[in-house]
Amino acid sequence: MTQFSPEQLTGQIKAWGKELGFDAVGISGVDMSQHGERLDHWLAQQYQGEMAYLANHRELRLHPDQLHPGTLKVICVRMDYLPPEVETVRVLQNPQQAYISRYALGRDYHKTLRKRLTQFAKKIAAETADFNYRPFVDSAPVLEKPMAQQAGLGWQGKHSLLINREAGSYFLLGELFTDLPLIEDEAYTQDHCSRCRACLDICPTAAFPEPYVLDARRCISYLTIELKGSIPEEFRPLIGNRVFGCDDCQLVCPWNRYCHFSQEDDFNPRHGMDTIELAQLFSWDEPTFMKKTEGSPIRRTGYQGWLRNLAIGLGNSGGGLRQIQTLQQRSDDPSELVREHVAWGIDQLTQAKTATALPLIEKHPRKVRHLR
Ligand code: B12
Ligand code: SF4
Ligand code: SF4
Repeated sequence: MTQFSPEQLTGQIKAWGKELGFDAVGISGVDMSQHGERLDHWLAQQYQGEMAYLANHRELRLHPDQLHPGTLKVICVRMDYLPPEVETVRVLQNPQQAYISRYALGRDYHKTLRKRLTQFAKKIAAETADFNYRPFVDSAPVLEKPMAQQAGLGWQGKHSLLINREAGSYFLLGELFTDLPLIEDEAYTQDHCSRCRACLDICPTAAFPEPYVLDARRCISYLTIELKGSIPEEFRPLIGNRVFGCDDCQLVCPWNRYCHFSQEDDFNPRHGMDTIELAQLFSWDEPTFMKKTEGSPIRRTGYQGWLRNLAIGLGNSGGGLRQIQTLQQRSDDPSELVREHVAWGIDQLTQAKTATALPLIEKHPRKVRHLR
């Protein structure tokens, strides 16, 4: 076992992280209390909607050492997820196709990151004495974006996501809480959004009440993934063909000209999910859904939620008789939720309402210059 000084160990850990496929590694401290006021403001407006868990464990979010006692520092990692070969703008422009947000085309990132973080921890443990750690990806009360900002990995843009000047924002975050006395990185205090407001203006559902603040209840990602019940009617035409998540605010961000494509096979599309048609997905029965979404983040929405989202997509497809017939196959679905959205979709197509309500990015594809 090598004896490292804190400086040497910090350098080594960053190098091992890169060897293991993380695209950036930074070290943060455990005082997040400066984010308390903004967090309280966000929750006071009820922007979390039905994600009630976000209102719990305030103290653990602001004091990560209480979440995992003994934690001295947090190793924050970034993993880029954009698959290299996929078409993005063209799918958004084709109302017969299903748009699935780019992080969700392949394997569930929670699994990929958590497994890699565990390998990372084992590597560190093999080289150091007494190392106490716990890996986190999304699942616990951790303010991952502010923490990564404190670890020097980037700034929170006006769309609230973390952006890196050299790598854009198509990446995921994870953490290793540790009791190692590592050297903290300098927090990233610059904000390169400047006077840009492209993400705020493009958002199809006007989900930003003010720059840097997202009202999750209006976000398509929340509506299609987290919301379990009926999607409010006002948002349905605006969802277009986005049946699982949304990327519009990132697609228009000028810093994504510098985005990196992922090196990970895990993020490559499975089952042709990058080009598949809405009607084909709608024809899946539940066992097919379960089989095709094994290990995929899409499982999170559940079969009924998936059919709900597809019914909206089909309703927005402008597809005429063929799509009406596709929807009618589920007019008697046992789920009230599905029946309601199918009826809405049929009504949309019958009355050909879609033409006036196309979300913005389809009308202005040239705003996205870095992707096809
Ligand atoms: C809940 C959640 C959601 C919710 C709410 C999103 C949100 N912005 O909070 C929904 C379902 C909508 C969502 C959507 C998405 N998510 Co999400 N989500 C989370 C989760 C689990 C918690 C986030 C959280 O704590 N929100 C609570 C609020 C309070 O946090 P906040 O937005 O950061 O609010 C702060 C700002 O408003 C800030 N603030 C207020 N005023 C001001 C002013 C200034 C000047 C500044 C700088 C800041 C500032 O203060 C607030 C408190 O810190 C995290 C994982 C995690 N544990 O952190 C992933 C996470 C944020 N999501 C992620 C991703 C990838 C997405 C999507 C892109 C997925 C998709 N393609 O559909 C979208 C993006 C939508 C968007 N524009 O944010 C990644 C983001 C990676 C990155 N590059 O930043 C994360 C980190 C998951 C991960 N492990 O990688 N998500
Ligand atoms: S993900 Fe889509 S709906 Fe959500 S804030 Fe960004 S552009 Fe708006
Ligand atoms: S689109 Fe513009 S305002 Fe929005 S995050 Fe990117 S640089 Fe900032």
